[in-house]
Parts: sequence; structure tokens; C-alpha cells
Amino acid sequence: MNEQQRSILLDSSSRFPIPSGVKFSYGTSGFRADASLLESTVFRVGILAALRSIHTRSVIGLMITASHNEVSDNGVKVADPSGGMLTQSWEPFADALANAPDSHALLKLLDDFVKEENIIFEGVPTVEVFLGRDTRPSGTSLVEAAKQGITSIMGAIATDMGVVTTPQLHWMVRSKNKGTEASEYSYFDQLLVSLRCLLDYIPQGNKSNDVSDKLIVDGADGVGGEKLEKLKTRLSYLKIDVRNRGDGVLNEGVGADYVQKEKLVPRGFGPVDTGIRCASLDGDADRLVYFSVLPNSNKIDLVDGDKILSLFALFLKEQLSILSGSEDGKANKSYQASLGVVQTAYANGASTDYLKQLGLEVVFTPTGVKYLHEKAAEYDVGIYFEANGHGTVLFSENILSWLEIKSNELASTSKDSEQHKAALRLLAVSKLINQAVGDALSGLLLVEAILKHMDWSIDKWSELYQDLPSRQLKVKVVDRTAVITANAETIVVRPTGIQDAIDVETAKYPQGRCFIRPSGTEDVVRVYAEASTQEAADSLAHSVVKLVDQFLGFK
Ligand code: G16
Repeated sequence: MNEQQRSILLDSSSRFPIPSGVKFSYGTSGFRADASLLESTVFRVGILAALRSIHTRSVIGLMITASHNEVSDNGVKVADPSGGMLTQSWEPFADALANAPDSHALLKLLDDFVKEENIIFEGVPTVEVFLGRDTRPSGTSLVEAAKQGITSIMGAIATDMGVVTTPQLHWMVRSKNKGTEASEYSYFDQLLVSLRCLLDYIPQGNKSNDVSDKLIVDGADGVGGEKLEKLKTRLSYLKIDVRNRGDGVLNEGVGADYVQKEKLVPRGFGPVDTGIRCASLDGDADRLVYFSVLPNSNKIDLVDGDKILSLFALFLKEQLSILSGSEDGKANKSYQASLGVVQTAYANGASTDYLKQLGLEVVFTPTGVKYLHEKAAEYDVGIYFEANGHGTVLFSENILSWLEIKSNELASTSKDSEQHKAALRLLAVSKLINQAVGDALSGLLLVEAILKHMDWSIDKWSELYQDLPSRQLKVKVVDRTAVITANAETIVVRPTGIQDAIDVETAKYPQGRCFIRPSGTEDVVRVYAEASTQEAADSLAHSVVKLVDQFLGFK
């Protein structure tokens, strides 16, 4: 870095001192904390994003959001050129940057990192960072801090995309780097055109079916509801009633996280909605769950991320097998696509059994879409979902080019054959479902298209398999970083002895399964328990909470 660059950085960073007594960590999904603590972090992530943009000669994304967290929190995360999460190899640098005690320490860190990564400034054209934020009130000032960080790097500009969903920003970054349009309009366009294609190829017998076109969506009082309102004006097929569009408190008694964890109706829903298909988004619309309201109660039948995954897996497996069979029923050997499914320890055991029965390869990673996404990208078609509703379907470049060739070939030899339709459907899914990151809006449209294709009601979908009763609790402990896990977070290796104690408790319950892990987005340890009855799952979870207190101490 030349002297001019160094003096700009010294000057700008002195305006963003770090708060004392706080340690920041680039967790499951970027930095998250009480919004009042985040200005220096966001400023510094702005610098990081600009450096990443220079290093990759590509557009980078910077999103201000704390997603499912309470409204007083905020956060910041970075989208890489592919639209996916920031490469994990830069996370230690992000941590060090956020915690550098003063401007001089910051400059030293930057100098060292620039040398280590061989970041070349000379000859770089202007680079660009796309900025987005969710609806949190603290977002406005944090966007300003990010802009100052970005423009502290000479040659970097910040383009403010305004209030967007997290997946929209990731999509825009990906799109821009592919040389295509990166606006909200083009995002909606791509969704709508590919949805139309899926609807056009619905089996004849299912076109005038009983699947209701009515859907009620809980927008979590966040950005998702607002965007869905816009999208629905261009959607002729569905009648969507969007509730919790921003009048109430974000994520409070509403949203996908609340619905999935509490298994209760969100605010604004009630017994009158019984029998209607309902869905819930989270605060920045990167998670989606479905539910139906149980009669005369505030309880719900939850259709979570595992069941969304199962629905997608079933449909995609069917389309791939139609395509790989030849007209005479014998397998077509020209291309055998690999189809894989990625879950985490939170996946309900019944879902994993179901997917394995379908003959699918199921692999597990730690919590965090950055891990699931990476694994899913190893397949031609990789489906990943967390039980909390965060996930998507990835298509490899290989399969996409094969599908293009195949569909063109079939268009001339056997247009409108089942194989031709399967190829077109698969191509449409690859455009509808966000290839950059889990996306509640595109996921919702794909669910709706598949339900219509299958001629399934939400009840029929929910009956795919019976969830094992489960309970998830969160516990505030003195130091959650004292919990170290292994084997995709299924085992605790530290504190010593706690895993043995958990095993003893778990063995008391038929079909018992239990694990604990430190959250990477909240200051809590999470406890998950599964067992043959709800009472048993609750009791197992509560007894493990006591163990957590014994070994780690409640805060
Ligand atoms: C983020 C991550 C998800 C993760 C969730 C909870 O979601 O993107 O992969 O499941 O946090 O993580 P943890 O249990 O570590 O707190 P979101 O929707 O909050 O961005």
C-alpha cells in the first residue's frame, strides 16, 4: 500500500474506534451483536470487502442484517464473487480486523495481509462493492459506516442497493459477475419466467386439481413481506395474503425461527386460518418454513426445512430418472447425474431415514450454510437444507450444459416427450432456485410449483413421514466458546466429561438423540433433543440444560 493509501486509512479508521471490552467473531454467518456496538466492525468489513473486490477483480457484496435475531441486534456479512458466502480462508483476517485495538494496529494488519495474499493494487480498474440492508432501523447508519470503509480503499466504490433481502443481494452479486443484469426487477423476472415454465409443464391431469391457490405468508415484519407484496403483483397463479409486513416488531412472535422453534402460530394468525396453506419467512428472507394451523388451537403442524428438502429431493429425483431413462425404458447411459443431499445434526431423524429410503446419498456438515453449500456443490444436483428452513438446490456447470444440449436435442427429435419436459423442468428449477444462497422467496415459488405438479395439499406433503418429537432450547452460559464440538457437531469434546453425561441421559429415552453446540449468531449454547414422545424429548432437553449449567455455568 502506498503512503497516500496508508494515510487515508489512518485518518478514516480513527473515526471508528472499537468499543472496549467486546470480542468480535465472524460466526456462523458474519458478525452479529447489539447494533450499537457494530459501527467499527462494519467500517472494517467495508475495507475487507473492497480488498476482496480488488483481489478477485469482481463485485463483492456486503449485507447489513442480523436475520432472525432480535431487532436491536444487527450484523454484517460478505458475499463472494459467486454470490456465496465469503471464503472461509479470509475469516481469520476478518476476526483480526474487527478486533484490532487501534488505527495503527489496523494498518499493520492490513499491510501484512496485503503482502501475504499478494493483493495487487496497481493497474486495477475501479472495483465495486454492492451494499444491502434489511429493515432494521440501525441499518441506515451502519450502511454509512460500510461506505466509509469501502471508499477508504483507493479505487473502490460502494453501490447502495437499498433495502433488499439477503438472498437478493447475493443473487445480484452473482448476476453482475456473470455479466447479466443485477437489479431487483431482473431478479423477479428470472423467478417469474422459470415459475411459468414449471407451471406450463404440469402433468395434464393435475392442471385443474384441488390444490388451493391460496397461501398465507408471515413476513416476520421484515423485508421479505415487503418484497413478496411487490412480487405478487406480477404473479397471476397464486393468491397470496402477506401478513406481518412491517407494522409489528421484527421477529417478535413472528417469522420462520419463531414458528420452527416454538411450533406455535405467529402473531396475526389464528383458528380462522385452519385448513389454509401457510408459510413463514425470517427477518431477511433467507429462511422458509410452511405450516398449517391446527383446529381450535394456537399450535401448528410444522412443515420444516427437512420436509422442503424431501419435497425437492423427490421431485428432482423423479425428473432425473425420467430423463435418464430412454423411450424403451432402458437406462440412457449418456450422463448419470449425481444427486446428493446435505443436512446438519438438527435434521429430524425421520427425515434422514426417509431420504435414505429414497436411495439418496445423505451427508452431514456443521451448522451454517457456508458448510452445507460447499458440500452440496460437490454434486451435479446438490440439495441442502437446515431444519430451520435455510437451503437451496445447486446445479453443477456440467449438468447445466448437458441439460441444455439434451433439451435442444429432444426438441428436434421428440418434442413434448416426457424426457423433453423433464429436461425443461430441471432447467427451470436451476433458474428459479437461487444458486448463490438459500432464498425464502425463490424456495416458496418452487414449493408451490412442485405441490401443483404433484397435486398435493400441505397435509399430503406433511404426511411424507412423521417427524420424531423434538425440542430445541437455548441457554446463556458464562463462556459459550468453551464448548468445542466434533463430528458435524454431534459430539462435544470440551468441556471434558459433558459428552459422557449427555450419553447417559440420552440412553434413558427410546429413540433418544441429543447434542449441544455454541451458537454462532447469538450469545447462547443450543440444546437439541429428539425422542419417541414429546414429553420425552422435552424431558431430555431439560435434563441436558442442567448438565450445561453444571459444566459451563449459567450466565
Ligand atoms: C444463520 C445461518 C444458518 C444457521 C443460523 C443459526 O441463519 O445462516 O446457517 O442455521 O444462523 O446459527 P447458530 O445456531 O449458529 O446461531 P440466519 O437466518 O440467522 O442468517
